[in-house]
Amino acid sequence: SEIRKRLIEAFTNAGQEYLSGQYLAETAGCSRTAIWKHIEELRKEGFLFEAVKKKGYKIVHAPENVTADEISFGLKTEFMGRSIHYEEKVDSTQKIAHRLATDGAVEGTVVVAEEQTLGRGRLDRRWHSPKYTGIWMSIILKPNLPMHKAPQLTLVTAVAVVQAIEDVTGLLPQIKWPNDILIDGKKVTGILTELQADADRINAIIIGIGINVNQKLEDFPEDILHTATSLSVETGQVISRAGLMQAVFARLEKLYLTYLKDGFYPIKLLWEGYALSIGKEIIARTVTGDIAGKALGITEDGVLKIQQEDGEIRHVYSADIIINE
Ligand code: BTX
Repeated sequence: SEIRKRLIEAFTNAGQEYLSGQYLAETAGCSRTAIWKHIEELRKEGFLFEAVKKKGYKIVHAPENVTADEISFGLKTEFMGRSIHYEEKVDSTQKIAHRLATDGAVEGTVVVAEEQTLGRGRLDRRWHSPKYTGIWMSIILKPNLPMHKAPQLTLVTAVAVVQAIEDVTGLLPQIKWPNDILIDGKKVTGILTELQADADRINAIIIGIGINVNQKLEDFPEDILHTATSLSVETGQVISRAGLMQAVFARLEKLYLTYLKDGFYPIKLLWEGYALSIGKEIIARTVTGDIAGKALGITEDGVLKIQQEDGEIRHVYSADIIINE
């Protein structure tokens, strides 16, 4: 609700300070009784309050789920993640985001779920999205861009996620073109960018992000046991998913605005700094066959350049990359 939103925002801005019932009622635009009811609701969700006579309330602990309230508490963005659509269990957050985008959702709207039963990757592959342990979310963007630029947003997002992971955990992930984020060669994040367009204009871009956060090694299914990892496996700690989402939103908002203002070039430089495959011998497995050679870098458009053994330079728009170490 709108009142709940204003309440959470007030507590976010207050930091360590106590807020009086009177102040909260004025800020949220409702009665003190209503405030008291909302605080009770938040308590049921798992928020812990400290209440001090004559001073008021402060939040001393936020629960470990990713509901709209938990994500909003502490969020410091203008529009990214400001509108949250939360579900306990869905087939795929992408599907819901597509529907919301068609129905006029504002830019920066996020669909997030605790669990996905049919999480999807590229080319109809599955994305393993078990309950409570990861971030499974879809972000709706509505940039005024020609369609062929949409893939660049995958790279913008990849940089934002790498920076956010670094901010929160201190780990230094790398990007494997176009959409994998790896730690020590193991996949910790996948990004899936989907388009809604008519004619050559973009209606909305739905950016699906799956981040393995608190899985233990034994939580991974057999087929990805040796290729996947989680932030918890890498750090030995439990990581706040809501906190990491806030970091992703902050980084993404900043990079996205830079991208819209100054174009892809500044993003390209950052991206190349995190890229794993550049300068290496790789095989690009495309739907029309393999292309082998040295990865030279990406073009101004975010397209991968590979130099074959015969010297010819090929442009690859979409592929799975195998790196020959
Ligand atoms: P991708 O096609 O590059 O990667 C999919 C492949 O990655 C799978 O075939 C499998 O081998 C491996 N894999 C599956 N699950 C995991 C996992 N949890 N961790 C590591 N490796 C895995 C990548 O596609 C894009 C994934 C986007 C997922 C998000 S989650 C929120 C949103 N909703 C949705 O349905 N998809 C996106």
